[in-house]
Amino acid sequence: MRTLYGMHYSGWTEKARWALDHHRVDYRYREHMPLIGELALRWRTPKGTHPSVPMFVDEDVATTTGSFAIARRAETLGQGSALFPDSAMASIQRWEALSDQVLGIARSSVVSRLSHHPRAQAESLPSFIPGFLRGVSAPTARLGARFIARKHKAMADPEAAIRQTAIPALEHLRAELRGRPYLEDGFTYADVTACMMLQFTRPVDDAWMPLGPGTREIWHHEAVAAEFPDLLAWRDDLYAKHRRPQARALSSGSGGAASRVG
Ligand SMILES: N[C@@H](CCC(=O)N[C@@H](CS)C(=O)NCC(=O)O)C(=O)O
Repeated sequence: MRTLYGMHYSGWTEKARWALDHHRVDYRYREHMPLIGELALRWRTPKGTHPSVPMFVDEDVATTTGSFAIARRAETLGQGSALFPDSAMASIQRWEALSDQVLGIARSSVVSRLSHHPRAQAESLPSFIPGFLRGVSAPTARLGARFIARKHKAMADPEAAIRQTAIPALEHLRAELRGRPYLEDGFTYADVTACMMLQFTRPVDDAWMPLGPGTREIWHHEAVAAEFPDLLAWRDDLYAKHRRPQARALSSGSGGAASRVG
């Protein structure tokens, strides 16, 4: 059985899932828990590769890590319209590079906000921890956040990076879209990867990405969201047209995470 390991609130995981679902690839989803799941993650990771999720494990076939590689693999495995048409490759690569940069900034911002947000900390714990223990288990969530910050070299001043890099990237997206529904002639991976840059400004609705209220708060940057209502409407429209809503409950095998940051 093909398995995708990921973190359901992470833009990188969402890009991989979107491509797999678009191509109607059959797979099961398993939630990765930072810190707690590190050993298992290293064990599954091919030698010489940085251990991270999303990771796509296909029996008897080399494991694929990284959202972009997984999305390309989905295109070879599944059906449906191409997300990587030759004519769009240059644009896809440009937006992918920018999206990766902005997602890194978003991770730094969310990790930093998580350490001051008890409700998001409680929500970020693994699902096997009962409700009455979540308050006292908050230090575990903070440990998870610190672990991610160290492992992925979080920025010391994410707000500065948002001003210097993320906002110009969104302005660039607005300029290139010019009010059109797609960056290229039709729906491609350029739209998927570019729209993920909006995830940290206001996450997409619960219908597509169910998040606890505290988690949703730390992923919401009102000052930036207020500057880009047109792009948020574009992103929501893409989801409405091209992404099947998720079941309210998280996919099988998913649970909490030592820290819901990504
Ligand atoms: N460029 C990679 C980035 C993946 C990435 O940074 N994943 C992080 C998200 S925070 C991760 O695996 N975190 C969990 C961990 O390291 O335990 C991609 O496109 O998939």
